[in-house]
Amino acid sequence: MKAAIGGTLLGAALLLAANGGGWAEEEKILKIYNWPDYIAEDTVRGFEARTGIEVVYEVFDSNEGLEAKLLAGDTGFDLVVPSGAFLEREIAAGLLQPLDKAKLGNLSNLDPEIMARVASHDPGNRHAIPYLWGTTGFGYNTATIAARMPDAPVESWRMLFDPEVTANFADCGIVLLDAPTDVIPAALIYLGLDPRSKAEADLEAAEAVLMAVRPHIKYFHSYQGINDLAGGDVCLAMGWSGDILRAMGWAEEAGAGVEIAYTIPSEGANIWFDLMAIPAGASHPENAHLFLDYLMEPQVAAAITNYVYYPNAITAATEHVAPEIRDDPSIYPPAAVRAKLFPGTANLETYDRLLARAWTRIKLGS
Ligand code: N2P
Repeated sequence: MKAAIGGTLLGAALLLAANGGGWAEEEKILKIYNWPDYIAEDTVRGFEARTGIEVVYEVFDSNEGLEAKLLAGDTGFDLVVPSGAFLEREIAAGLLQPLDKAKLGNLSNLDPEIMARVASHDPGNRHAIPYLWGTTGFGYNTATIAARMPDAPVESWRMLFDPEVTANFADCGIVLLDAPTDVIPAALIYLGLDPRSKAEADLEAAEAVLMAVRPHIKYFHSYQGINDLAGGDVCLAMGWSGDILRAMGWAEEAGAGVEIAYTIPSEGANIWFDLMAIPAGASHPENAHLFLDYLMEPQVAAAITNYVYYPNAITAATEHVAPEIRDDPSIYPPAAVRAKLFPGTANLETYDRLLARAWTRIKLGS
């Protein structure tokens, strides 16, 4: 990028080398920035063993945080994993570079239906590879909830947004994701409004919903909730499908009698896609392409799904996914549920500012 801006002869030569000749001189390092608990234990090791490339791996816990880093300039990362609605804005802002598809021999392994869906965020699928996808719902401790409210509406967003319901669970602990682009659309759909609305009046209505339940919310966090749910320290946590499913597994392993269930609310829920992309100024784009191609191998993708309980986008991986995961409707929602899932849409800056302010007030509770 710098070479192109410099406009010198040397710059032009470097640019040519980068575009045409491959990155022959690239050092054997790859820096990945991903969500926590979002890859199998041996994925990175397998890549390192095969290529001799050393992977530096760090995690982030919100799209907003990742985007702020990208906007601030050189992140040092070669691969990042935004969700579709954020990817869309990051492409528009020039923060991500187009992929060199000639270097991705496994592209044809991608599910065409998913590619078509994510093309709404990345026209022509030029900048990103769909990685994993899931839904935003909530997990709950079945016994604790039943003991406090035998007729609890466990299939509905009322569990999180109706103060008459949440009042029953304030003492056992309710947690919301620290992710306004997950929480506000859920509050809108609870109200019967368009979850993708960017109208100021609708945002105000969602804020009012959250303020009404705010006294019953223990805290906002996108990762602590699943740990506390598994440990029996909270009883109800908004969360992402695979993360709640993993909490379910941890609870079982702990053997302390905690049983967790996951709900995709009957009113409808967000279906999101997280995609892998290369930041514009990445130092190791060649290695990033190698890693992307590796992720598109069916066995590699299946091992990730088997570990994190999120479906991938590789058609031929599904036969290698464990049957109990493949057949779990919480992970692979059946058609009737899928019909009620809505994808997110990118926010414009003006809405974003209103959302950020509303979110600060909601978290503060005033
Ligand atoms: C990984 C969950 C990431 C999902 N733990 C957020 N889109």
